[in-house]
Amino acid sequence: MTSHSTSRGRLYVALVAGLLLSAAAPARGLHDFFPFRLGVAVSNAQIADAPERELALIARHFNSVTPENALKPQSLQPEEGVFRFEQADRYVDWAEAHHMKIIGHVLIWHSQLPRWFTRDASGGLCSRETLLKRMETHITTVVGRYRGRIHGWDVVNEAVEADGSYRQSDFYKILGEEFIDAAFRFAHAADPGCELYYNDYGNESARKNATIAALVRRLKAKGLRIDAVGMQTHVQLKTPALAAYEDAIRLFVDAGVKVAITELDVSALPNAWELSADISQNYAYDAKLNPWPDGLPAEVEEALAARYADWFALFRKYAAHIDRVTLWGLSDRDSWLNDFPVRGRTDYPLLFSRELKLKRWVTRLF
Ligand code: 9MR
Repeated sequence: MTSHSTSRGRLYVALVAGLLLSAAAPARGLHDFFPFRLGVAVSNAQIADAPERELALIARHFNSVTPENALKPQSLQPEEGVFRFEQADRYVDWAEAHHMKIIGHVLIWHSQLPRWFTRDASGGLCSRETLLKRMETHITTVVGRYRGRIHGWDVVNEAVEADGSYRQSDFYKILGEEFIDAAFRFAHAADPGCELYYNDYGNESARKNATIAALVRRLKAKGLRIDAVGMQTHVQLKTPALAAYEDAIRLFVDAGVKVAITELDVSALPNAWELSADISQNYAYDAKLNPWPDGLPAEVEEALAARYADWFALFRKYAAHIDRVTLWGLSDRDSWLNDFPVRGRTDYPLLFSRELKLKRWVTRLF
């Protein structure tokens, strides 16, 4: 038993951590307290206009960053052959200057995808050859541009449904499962030193996970590089059960890869989801779904803290296999959950408050 697992030990760690994280000791950051890299998603707006204080906070507390939107196909190649790298370049320069490992998100995803990518001039699905060529051009150009600078790429995002079937995306309709193999092949050719990931949400579904594990084995059997399965982990106060995620971690590790927690947030609000991160689902605003616009009641804050502590205890248990835990945003103010799946709510899913203060219970995660 380590000293961390006794309550006196925990109190000691919390006290020391509190001191180290206070303004008086600016050299230490949150990431120093975890056995895996601690990452954060950063928005385009933060890179473009955030005050220096906010950027300094990110650089101090996290040692990995994921651009929240800047590297998606819609941002990088809005029209065929027209690449826009200004924002992404700024991002990569900034992260590099602060010695943060950069995660590229994302090469192939059915969402935030410009229509031209998979369609022909009349709006129908394009041919196999055209799609493969477009994928190759996009991946080669984007991965190639940041060769040696981006640590790892989410090569394919959200290709599997909760029932274990492949999502009927344009990519799948045109190429079948092979679109995934092709994407990994192109990415590896463009930067052989770069880590490559398959990323998805809803890993409480054993059927979904079985398909992902089979995919990992298939890619490996073909000699393709895949380093980790990314588990997004957009979760709620009571759902999903941690045990289901533990099963998922084991399954992926058995398939021969590491695991990364790629988009962690814990919504404190009543659950309007049917699936944890299907952004195609939207719900009308209803005050009952937004009960705490002026701050969380103490008991909900406590439930949030306890739930976060449970998740981090799980991550620590598998630290040998967990490469990185990335929060999907710095502060509650920035979270996508304020607007999905219901617009205009006030959620509290992250480690920093709207005022950019580290929540007082974060030391319980150490
Ligand atoms: O956080 C992102 C938000 O700003 C975008 O509007 C949204 C659009 O698709 O994408 C969000 O990020 C998603 C990520 O790229 C993939 N997994 C689910 C995330 C939350 O929707």
